[in-house]
Amino acid sequence: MKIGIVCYPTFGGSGVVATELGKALASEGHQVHFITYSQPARLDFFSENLFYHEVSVRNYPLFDYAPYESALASKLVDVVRFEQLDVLHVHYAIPHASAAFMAKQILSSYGIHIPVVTTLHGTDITLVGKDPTYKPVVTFSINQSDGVTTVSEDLKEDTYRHFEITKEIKVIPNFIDFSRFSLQAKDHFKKAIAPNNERILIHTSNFRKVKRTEDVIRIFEKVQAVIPSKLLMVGDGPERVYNEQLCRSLNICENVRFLGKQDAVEEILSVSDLFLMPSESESFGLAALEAMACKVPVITTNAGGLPELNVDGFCGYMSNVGDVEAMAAHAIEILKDDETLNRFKENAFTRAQDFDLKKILPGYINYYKEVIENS
Ligand code: GMT
Repeated sequence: MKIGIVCYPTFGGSGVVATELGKALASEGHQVHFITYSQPARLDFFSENLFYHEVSVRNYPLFDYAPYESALASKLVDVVRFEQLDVLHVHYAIPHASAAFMAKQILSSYGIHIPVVTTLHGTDITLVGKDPTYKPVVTFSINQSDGVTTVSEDLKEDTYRHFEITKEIKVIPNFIDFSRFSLQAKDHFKKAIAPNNERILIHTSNFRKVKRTEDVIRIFEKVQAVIPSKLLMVGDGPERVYNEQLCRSLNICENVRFLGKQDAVEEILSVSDLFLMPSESESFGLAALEAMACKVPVITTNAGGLPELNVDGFCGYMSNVGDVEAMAAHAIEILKDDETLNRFKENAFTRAQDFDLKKILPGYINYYKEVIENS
C-alpha cells in the first residue's frame, strides 16, 4: 500500500505513535509518505520506502495567524495526486482531520477518491476537541472520516460521550518496538546518577498541567525521606520552571535532576527503578509503556485509559488523581527490597509484551484494507 501519514512531528505521544507506525509499515514493504511541517522527531533512519513532504506555510503581513490548515490541505492534494496514495492516515484530529476532509473534497473534483483514517489520541478529544472553539469542526471531520480509531476503550467511550458520532470507532492501542525499547547495560550512567546505589525514580512528559508534574515532586519528596533515592525529570514544558522552584523550597534539589528533552529515553529508562505518571487524564499512557518495556514498574493514576495498561499490584499500582499519599506509599512498597522490586520489574516487562509492535501492527494494516475496500 501507499500510505500518507499526517501528524505533529514532535516528541508528543501522537507524533511518536504516528512515526513509529510509519517506520514499521515501511519495514513491512509499504510505501509511507509523512506530510508534516517539519521532519518528525523519531524519523531518524533511511529507508527506500519512507518519504517526507514538508508543509510550508507562506506568511503574509495580513495574517495574524498563518493558515496552516489550508497549507496542509493543499499539500495533501498535491501528494495524493502525485504519489497516487491509497489511504491517508491522520493522527490527532485538530486540524488534521478537517484538512484531510478538505483535501478529499478537492481531490474528488479531479476524479480521485482517497479514503481517510483518523486516529484520536487523547487531548484532541478530552481537552481541546470538546472545547466549543473546535467542537463542531472536530465532530464533523470525525464523522466524515472513512475510518476512525482510538488508542483505548476509554477514549472511544469519551468520544461517543462528548461528540455526536455516527461512525463506528475501532480501538487500536499504543504499541512498543522492543528492538528499541528494552533494558540496556548502562552501569556507568547509573553510577553517575546514583553513586551510593540509591533507587532511581523517573518521570518523562511534556510538563503540561495535565501531567500533574507537581505531584511527581511531592511523591518523590515522601519516597526519598524513607528510601535513599534520586529522581530524573525528563522532558520540558510549561510546568518545569515551577517544578524546579518547588524542589528548591522542599530542599530536595540534590536528589532531583531535570534532564530536559532527550532522544535516547530508553537509555535513561534502563537505569531507572520506578516510573511516576500521576496524570489528570491519559488516553493510554505511552510513556508508561516505554518504561515497562525497559523493565521499569509504574505508579500511575487510574485516569482515562491507564487501567487498560497498568495492572494494579502486578506491574505497578494505580491511585485516584491527586492522591499523593497513596502513590508515595505504593512507590515505597515496590522499592522497599530487591526481591519485590525485581518481581515488579519482570512483571512490567511481561505486561509490556501484550503491546508488542508485532502484535498491534497487523491491526492497522487490516483496518486500512477494510477501509479502502468499503469506502
Ligand atoms: O500526552 C500528551 O500530552 C501528548 C499526547 C499527544 O497526542 O501527542 O499524547 C496522547 O497520545 C498518546 C499516544 O496515543 C497517549 O499515549 C497519551 O496518553 C495521550 N495523552 C493524553 O491523553 C494526555
